[in-house]
Amino acid sequence: MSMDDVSSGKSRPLTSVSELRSFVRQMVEKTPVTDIHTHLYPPDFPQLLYGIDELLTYHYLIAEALRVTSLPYDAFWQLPRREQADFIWENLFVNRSPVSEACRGVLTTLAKLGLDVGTRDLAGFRTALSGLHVSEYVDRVFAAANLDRVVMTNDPFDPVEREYWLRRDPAARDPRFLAALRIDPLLLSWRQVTSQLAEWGYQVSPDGSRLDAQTTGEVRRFLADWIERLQPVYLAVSLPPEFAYPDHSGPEQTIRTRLIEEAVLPVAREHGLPFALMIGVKRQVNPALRVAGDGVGKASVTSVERLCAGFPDVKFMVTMLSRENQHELGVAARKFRNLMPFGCWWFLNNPSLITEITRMRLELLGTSFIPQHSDARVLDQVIYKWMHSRAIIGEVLSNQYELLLQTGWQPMTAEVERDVAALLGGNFWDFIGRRP
Ligand code: FIX
Ligand code: ZN
Repeated sequence: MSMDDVSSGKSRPLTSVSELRSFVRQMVEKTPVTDIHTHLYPPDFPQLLYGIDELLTYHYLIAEALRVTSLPYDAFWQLPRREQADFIWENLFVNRSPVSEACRGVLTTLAKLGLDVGTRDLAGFRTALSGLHVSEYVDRVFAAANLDRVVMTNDPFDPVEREYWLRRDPAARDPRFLAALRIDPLLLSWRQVTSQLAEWGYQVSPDGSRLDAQTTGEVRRFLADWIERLQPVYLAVSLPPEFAYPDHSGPEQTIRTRLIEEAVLPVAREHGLPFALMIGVKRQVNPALRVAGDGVGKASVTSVERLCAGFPDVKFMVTMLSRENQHELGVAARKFRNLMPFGCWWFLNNPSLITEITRMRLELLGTSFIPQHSDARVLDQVIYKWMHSRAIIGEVLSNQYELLLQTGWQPMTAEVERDVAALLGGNFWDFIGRRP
């Protein structure tokens, strides 16, 4: 946005609070989003989840439903999907009011799809959403959520993912679905993956006992092969609260530190790809809950600072799961231009915390951060996750503009348009150094 644009009449000052808030609301609604972290897949991918029973059996809702009943966990897991959905509907929507964010999200989604949730008619919802043609439904959901693109989570160690990408013609890919190369097994389960790497033809010791120059070279080759295949927009890993860098407190920690230093970051640098760190998940605090069994822990921002300081020519996108880490992460981002904080992740993706965190980030960083990602696992969820988040981001941003108005500074319409576009996708594209 140049001042010439402003002076050329492409923009006008917003002089009253009501006009300002109305314009911000419009811009936030009409600006397409780049959703930078999801678990979604293109229509032809066998694991793309969508529809009412998948919405109701989202692992957030499984955890909420199982805590209010005495049903043995295994009995729940043995139920067919539809009966799991019935169980969740009964316990969270009928026997109790659906006031949690994940419950309300189901209702927001159904309402946006044109259903009358006032009927409370689950059978009717199923009928209305039956027989969906997946490609048409993807188009319909992207339009309803006003999404431009989503970034997937692509794990080459996942057999279904591997098989899909090995046979895919990159030219035939759906451009709305961008790839992210997810490398948790490499950094968290080295000894378990080396035999697989050896089987795939990479010259690593099958038991993971050796981490010499040849081995790290082969890990770089593995990463480069999958970068070539996936064309990812970033590399990513999800890390536990105890993650530290550097960490030589034990053999596993030293292996992780060396893989980061000698394989991951050199490849990220060579390919100009950011490394996305998602830090603070305590995996399987209750294993009986399976995918719903993960918890949260406060992590070390010092380790993030050390990575950003130690590798100034590598870009780091970081989201942290603990509320208590958010202020430190915001301050760290003030210190490092190669650090991009993103999202209100998972247990933070609730209106009260999105409001708090987004306001704090605007106060600390201006508009130079990525306020949200959906983390959607079920296609339809992007509707509610972005409706809810857009409303909050718009509200918080309007509050900041209103404070400017009080000083006599009048935000221009083109400036609001510029700022909203940056927050809902532009900052991401600028940070990764390319455009869609
Ligand atoms: O590691 C991750 O990508 C997490 O987002 C997931 O493991 C988690 O289950 C999730 O979907 C949270 O929203
Ligand atoms: Zn995720």
